[in-house]
Amino acid sequence: MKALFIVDLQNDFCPHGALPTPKGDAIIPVVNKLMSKFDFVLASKDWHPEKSVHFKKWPVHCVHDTHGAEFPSSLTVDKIDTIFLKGTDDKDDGYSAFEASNINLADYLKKNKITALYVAGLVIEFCVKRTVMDALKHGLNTFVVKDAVEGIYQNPGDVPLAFEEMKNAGATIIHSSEIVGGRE
Ligand code: VGL
Ligand code: ZN
Repeated sequence: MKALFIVDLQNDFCPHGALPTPKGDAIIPVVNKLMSKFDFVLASKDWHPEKSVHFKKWPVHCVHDTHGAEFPSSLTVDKIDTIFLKGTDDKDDGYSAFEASNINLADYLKKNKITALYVAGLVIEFCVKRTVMDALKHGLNTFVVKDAVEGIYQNPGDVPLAFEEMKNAGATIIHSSEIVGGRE
């Protein structure tokens, strides 16, 4: 089985959010288009408590049950099968979706015979990269959809570096047109 995995595509990581990616909203139509091509559509949400050690490093963002933690209204949420909540511990960053606390992602993938993971979402330098690295460690055939991810560009060089790291670890970097076809 093949799954699309949407990492932290939440209001606070979009251009008007608390921890914005400059062009994060531009990936939404790409992600929407990809959804129908997969057996499963899975998503993670950064889902922090009001107080967390995480907020010593970052502006307050994605506090559970707030607007900033919601999916953008233009995302086709009814196609999402399961949502994995991460960063829920006040003593932990929880960057990787494999650290989700509500459902164990590795067990879920195994149970549903998902062997290929196509990763989209926000943000490249942190949660996308950590999730991809963990997917590879779990032996998944792991793809990064390059036009369906975006970074915060805090240190601009970290974006190409993250792509290099993911590639060197065994991920395949692809364009969405290789999945949906180029002439739709
Ligand atoms: C993220 C920084 C802090 C992410 C989450 O989703 O990549 N980055 N919290
Ligand atoms: Zn966070």
